[in-house]
Amino acid sequence: ERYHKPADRSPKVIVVGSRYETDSWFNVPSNIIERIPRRLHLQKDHPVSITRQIIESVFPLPTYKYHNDFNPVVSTHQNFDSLGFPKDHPGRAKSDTYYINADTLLRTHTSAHQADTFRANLSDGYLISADVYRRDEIDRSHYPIFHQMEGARSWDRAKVPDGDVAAQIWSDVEKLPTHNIEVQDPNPPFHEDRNPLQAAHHSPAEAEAVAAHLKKSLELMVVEIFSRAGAAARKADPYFVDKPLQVRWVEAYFPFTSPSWELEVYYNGDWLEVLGCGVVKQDLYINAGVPDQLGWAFGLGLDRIAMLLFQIPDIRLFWSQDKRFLRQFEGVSDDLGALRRFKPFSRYPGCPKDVSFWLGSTTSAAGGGGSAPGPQDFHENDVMEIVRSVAGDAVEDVRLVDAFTHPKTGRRSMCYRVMYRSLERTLTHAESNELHHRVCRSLVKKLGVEIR
Ligand code: FA5
Ligand code: MG
Repeated sequence: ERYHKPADRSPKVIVVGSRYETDSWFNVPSNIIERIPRRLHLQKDHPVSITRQIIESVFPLPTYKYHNDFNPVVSTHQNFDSLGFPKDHPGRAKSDTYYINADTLLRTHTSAHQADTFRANLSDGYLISADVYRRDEIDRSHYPIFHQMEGARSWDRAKVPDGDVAAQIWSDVEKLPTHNIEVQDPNPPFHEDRNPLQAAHHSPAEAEAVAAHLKKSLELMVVEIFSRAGAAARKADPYFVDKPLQVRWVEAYFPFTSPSWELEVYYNGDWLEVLGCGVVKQDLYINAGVPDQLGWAFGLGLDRIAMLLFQIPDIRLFWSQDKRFLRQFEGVSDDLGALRRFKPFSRYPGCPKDVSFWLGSTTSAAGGGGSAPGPQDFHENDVMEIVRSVAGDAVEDVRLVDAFTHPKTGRRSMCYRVMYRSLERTLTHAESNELHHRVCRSLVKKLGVEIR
């Protein structure tokens, strides 16, 4: 007598309170879904959030408006098409991106919100901070969830009194504070064929002015970060002497900026990529209904900068709920001057374990190795995902240590070394063994490989 609606059997997933239909593209493991609500960039006194605040201080209101609350679930249109990514761009592959369904995904970068933010046209500039998701390798500087900040600054020709937007931009450049750091290659040569000035839309003087404002703004941001890092180092060691900061610009390519650059900082004996940026392609403004605007955009990794700033040795620590980690940053959100370096707690012993397996033969996808995938269908990120799903944050690093093709059968063998190490306690041998057995079983079950 009670009426039941027929159950809706189409598969669904709930992501931060909203329900989405899934299809054969769905590839988001539950350990990722569970972490989406964490939003470390908004958690008071969290190093990622403190880093966001420091950068925001360099791009002040009201010129820049801050957006820190955009939904991580976006369309393929927002993440790729609106930015001019070609249909066959590798970033679109299932092996690199977490899909909810064929046209819905977890954003892989904050640029997914560029077009909408230009269209909303709420301010001259903006900063967008957000969690982003990529299927990637496992080591101490990579995690499938990290945080980016996107920034942009636009000028509207129609709003400049005599239409001389280049003069307006240069006068804004003059208003920026000065810095005295050493900039190598302030104007690196770039390839006019792949990275052209947008001559159909910008005069050379306009393009030059936009690039000058972009570079000076971002250099100032790096100066702010590294002077705070220096102050924190002097707190730990009063004899610490800052080496002069060295930065350089190198050519880069993005489908939505031209020309494009990366900013690198010389750090611990190496050049470290901090951000990507460029002159916004005019098509973005045109498609967003603001064709009179022109300007620049950048995107940076907050986690990477936070690791430098606080000297945090392992990216997994950001996800730790251990008081020994979180306590060290208490009070800093309200007083950035109180920033201190992270004092590592003792490193627990690690337990390396190897897993070797056969793929199918090179000559046929199904042949040779029974159901094992041929090398052409094998994606290393699938191994990473399986290890992560089984062992979670108890795994520090996964590395390919050997690979060869059998001369007779044509089958390919791979050997990965998994380093099991908890950040919070010593794993027993029994625990590491148990995790490793489950990893091996899962590789067989999910990838169809044959353990050697
Ligand atoms: C992008 O994501 C572009 N959207 C950046 C951009 C924005 C260019 C606006 C032009 C205009 P890329 O994939 O290189 O580019 O990432 C940008 C930054 O994110 C990198 O410089 C790095 O600091 C950080 N990053 C990238 N991958 C990772 C990762 N796996 N872990 C931590 N940080 C990362
Ligand atoms: Mg890059």
